[in-house]
Amino acid sequence: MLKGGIIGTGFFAANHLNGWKAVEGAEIVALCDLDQQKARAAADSFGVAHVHTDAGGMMRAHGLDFVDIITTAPSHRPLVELALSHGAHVICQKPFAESMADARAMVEAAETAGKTLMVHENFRWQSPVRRVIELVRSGRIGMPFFCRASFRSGYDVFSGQPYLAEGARFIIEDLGIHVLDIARAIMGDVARVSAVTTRINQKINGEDVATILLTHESGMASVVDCSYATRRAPETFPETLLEIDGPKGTIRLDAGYRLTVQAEGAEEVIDAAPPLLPWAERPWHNIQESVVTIQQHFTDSLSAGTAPETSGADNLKTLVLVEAAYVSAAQGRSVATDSLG
Ligand code: NAD
Ligand code: 89Y
Repeated sequence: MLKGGIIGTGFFAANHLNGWKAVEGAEIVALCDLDQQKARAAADSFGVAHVHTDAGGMMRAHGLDFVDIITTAPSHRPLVELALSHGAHVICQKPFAESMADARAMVEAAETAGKTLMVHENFRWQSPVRRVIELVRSGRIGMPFFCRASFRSGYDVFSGQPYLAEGARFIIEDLGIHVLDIARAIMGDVARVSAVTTRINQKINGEDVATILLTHESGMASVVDCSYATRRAPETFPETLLEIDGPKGTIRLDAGYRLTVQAEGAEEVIDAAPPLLPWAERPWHNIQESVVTIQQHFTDSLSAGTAPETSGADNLKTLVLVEAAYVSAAQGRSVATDSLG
C-alpha cells in the first residue's frame, strides 16, 4: 500500500479524498493546508489521522511514497520541488504552472530525482471522453481528419472557485486546458495555434469565451471552443461535446452523454453517461468519477514503474497550447508551438 499526503484542502480536495478511498493500492495518511481549520475539517470528515500546516513538516514526519498537490498554480513549483527533495512521487493539479519555464523546471527536477511526476489532467479520463478516445485509437473511423471539442456553459463556477474571477487569464488556462488536452489525446500533438478570445461577463478579469483552431502535426485540424457565457438549454456543464470525422465515419458525443458512432454504413447510439458514484453530486459526477480513474492510473503507474499517460513531460505539450492561444489572441496571429521554446 503506497502512503500518500495531500497538500491543499480547499474547494476541490473532497473529490480527491473521496477518490483515494476508492483507489486500490494507495491510502492518504496525512493532510496539509496553510489554513489549519480547513485541514482539520477535511481530516475529520475523511478519517485522516495527521494534520499539518507545513508541507515540509508533513513530509519529514511520515516518509510518504507520494504527495497529491491540490493547490492553485502559483504554489505548484515550490511544492513539487519540495516533495521531490523528500523522495516522494508527485501528482499535481492543473494548471500545472503559470509559465512554461516553471513547468519545464518541475519536469527536469522529477527526472533528476528519478521520481514520477504526473499532472491531474483528468478530463481525458472522464469515461464518456475515454470511450471516444478509445474508439478513435481502435481505428473505427480511420485516421481522423477533423475534431471539434466544445465546452459551452453558463454555470456559475465563481461561487465555488472565486479565484477564477480574479486572474488576468480565465477560461483557456482553467478549462480550455482540459479541452485542448482532449483534442491532443484524439488528434495528436499540435504544430500551430490560432485563437480569438473575449470577455462577456464584466464582473471578472479574464476572458470567458475562447475559439481556438489547432493545426496538428499530422496536418489535420481541430476546433476547440469554450465559453462560460453561454445561456442555453440543456445546460451541459461540465460536459465536453465532441465531433470527430474520419475517412470511414464519424463519432459524436452529444449533450446528455449520447455517443453516436456512424461507420461503414452502420449507426450505433450508446448511452455513455458516467456512473453516479455514491459520494458524487450532479452535475459534477462526470468530473468526480474521472478523479478516481486518474488516481488509480497514477497508483498503477507507480506500482508498475511505468510513465503515466498524463505525465508532467506530456503535460508540457498541453500547457504550450495554452500559452500559444494567449499569444495568438493578444497578437492576432497564428503561433507555432515550437516558437515558445
Ligand atoms: P482552493 O483555493 O479552494 O484550495 C487550495 C488550498 O490550498 C487552500 O485551502 C490553500 O490554503 C491551500 N494551500 C495553498 N498553498 C499551500 C501551501 N503552500 N501549503 C499548504 N496548503 C496550501 O482551490 P481549489 O478550488 O480546491 O483548486 C485547487 C486546484 O484544483 C486548482 O489549480 C484548480 O484549477 C484545480 N481544479 C481542478 C479541477 C479538475 O477537474 N481537475 C476542478 C476544480 C479545480
Ligand atoms: O477549475 C475547473 C476545472 O478544472 O473543471 C471545471 C472547473 O472547476 C471550473 O471551470
